[in-house]
Amino acid sequence: MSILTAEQKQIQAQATAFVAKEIIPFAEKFDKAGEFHPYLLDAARESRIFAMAVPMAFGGLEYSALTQAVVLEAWGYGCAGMATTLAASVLSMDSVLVAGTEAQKKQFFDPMVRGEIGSFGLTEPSAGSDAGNGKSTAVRVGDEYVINGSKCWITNGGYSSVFVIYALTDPAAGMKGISAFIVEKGTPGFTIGTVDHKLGIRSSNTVELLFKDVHIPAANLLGKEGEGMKIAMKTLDMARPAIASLSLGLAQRALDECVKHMQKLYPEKAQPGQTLQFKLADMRIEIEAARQLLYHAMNLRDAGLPYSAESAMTKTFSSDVAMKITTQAVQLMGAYGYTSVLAKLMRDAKIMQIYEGTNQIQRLVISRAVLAPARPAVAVQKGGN
Ligand code: COS
Repeated sequence: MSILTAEQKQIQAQATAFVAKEIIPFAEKFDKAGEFHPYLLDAARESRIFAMAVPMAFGGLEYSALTQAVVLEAWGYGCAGMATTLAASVLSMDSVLVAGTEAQKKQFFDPMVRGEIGSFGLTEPSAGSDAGNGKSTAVRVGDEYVINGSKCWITNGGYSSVFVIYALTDPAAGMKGISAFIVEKGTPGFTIGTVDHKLGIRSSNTVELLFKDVHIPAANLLGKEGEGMKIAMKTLDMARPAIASLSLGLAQRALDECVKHMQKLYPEKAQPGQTLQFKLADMRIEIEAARQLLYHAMNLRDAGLPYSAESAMTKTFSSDVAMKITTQAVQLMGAYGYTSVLAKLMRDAKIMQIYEGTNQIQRLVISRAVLAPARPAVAVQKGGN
């Protein structure tokens, strides 16, 4: 039984229909080519789905966290690469929801409402899991900051209009010297470097960002100088469940594809052996458990309650389930599994255990919550649907 409201079920049905029409038929082509999918931004424009996290006051849909999760699961079912484009754009908005002024929200959200996308730039060669060890700098000069440095493995980078970039305003202070900034595409000195070729989510765009004496207005500082690490951590709390949603979509698709194939193999009355039947039952149990943990984490966030540990739990659990189920699905379906969409699902699942914080980092966050009292609730806008 679903615990979704009638409105959420309607949004879920719309997302599922969109995915069936605009994503599933094209996913294989873009995966094979390893190319980004600009057509999808056009197809999605009218629905304003890329503004699903934007407050209504700024022209967005202001979906609750749970509703966003439902949409992302539907997209993950269709293609985790294309769903990553949406999830990563929402991730970039989250930093602005956490720390942006009204003017900054307008600056950042206007493009989203027009159907454009954004990027979140935290990771650097020296700062992956150790997010506080970045080397990029932002030096205040009059009423501007001058950014130098680079970011790597940045989703959407080659196609985003707006970026949230983390850089050191006080290098001597280490992670307490990190600040967050809005940077717009086309700012002189800001260029795109290497485009990464990947095992999975191959249609998502992953690039390096390069900053050479990039002047931005001082008004683009999010929050205060030195607050960047906290803004990033709050942002990742908000964003990690999106990976759980994508993982859930992947796992559900793998199960459905197995069932579809088996229905073809076994004529009406014949049944697969019990070993296979029990495997399908176990998959279903794990998917449902993952879904309930995701919904629980999203309900906590929508209620304004602390959910940092649950955010890490749902990301970890769902992505581990997705990896396990897609791998099992390939194995169970043998040569068919290895040569069909199941193979793509398995390749796509791997990144779920890695990006937006590896599952090792999630276990660090969870174990800290087990060992220490909970942090206070994160104040973010509460959604509508
Ligand atoms: N909400 C609010 N503040 C938080 C927070 C949260 N969820 N988590 C940490 N903070 C605060 C801490 O309170 C600390 O501030 P104070 O020193 O003022 O107390 C600051 O942020 C730094 O946190 P912490 O001391 O825990 O830093 P550590 O270096 O020990 O660990 C981890 C930080 C490992 C958790 C962090 O580096 C991390 O999440 N790494 C993974 C990064 C990631 O997910 N990258 C993916 C990028 S997007 S694909």
